[in-house]
Amino acid sequence: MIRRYSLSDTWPAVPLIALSGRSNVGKSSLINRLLGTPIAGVSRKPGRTREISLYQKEPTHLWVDLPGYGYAGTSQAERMRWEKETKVFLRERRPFVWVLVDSRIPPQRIDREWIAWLESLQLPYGVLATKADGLSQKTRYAQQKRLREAYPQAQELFFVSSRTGEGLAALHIWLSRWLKRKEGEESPYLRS
Ligand SMILES: Nc1nc2c(ncn2[C@@H]2O[C@H](COP(=O)(O)OP(=O)(O)O)[C@@H](O)[C@H]2O)c(=O)[nH]1
Ligand SMILES: [Mg+2]
Repeated sequence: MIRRYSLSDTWPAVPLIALSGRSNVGKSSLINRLLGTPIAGVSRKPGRTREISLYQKEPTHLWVDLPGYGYAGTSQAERMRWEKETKVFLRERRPFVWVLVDSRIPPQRIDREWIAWLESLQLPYGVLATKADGLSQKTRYAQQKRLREAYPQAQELFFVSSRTGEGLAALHIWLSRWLKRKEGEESPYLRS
């Protein structure tokens, strides 16, 4: 069973892994894939996810769905509200942040700006290049190089596809390693 929490709820004190990215990048589709159930709404119209949701499938961690940025149809007031909410959340809760970028297009300024902000908070982050099912081998290689150059401080870069399931295994391996490392970091003085 999947549990969903919103910001005003009390959720279990476990490590948080956030997913963020431009509206329409494929975030909801990936969350559904990770959770194994269509719990996050996938829409044809961008800009639908307006609030922060937390999802728990396993006892060890929570997935955090952050509002998508960069949707032109969002009002200024709405955008400022979510920016503030998101930034306060990240600053206070300090999750690992996956930044989803579209694997089929060049690095985008708005993603760079978002990442620069994560770096200013010294938050650990990685990049997930989405919709990789649409890439030829040649394009993939070129894009991998471009993304590596654009985001040199990303801890990880995985190509993923919610259509084919590509990259999900890599993500799960990363997760189990990250959770182990996290435990070690949280209680360094408890070990003799
Ligand atoms: N080709 C391809 N399309 C995808 C993939 N994931 C999502 N999409 C499409 O991209 C659009 C936006 O997806 P959604 O998950 O709602 O994006 P969000 O706005 O970031 O939550 C939808 O039309 C999806 O069908 C993928 O892995 N491959
Ligand atoms: Mg969405």
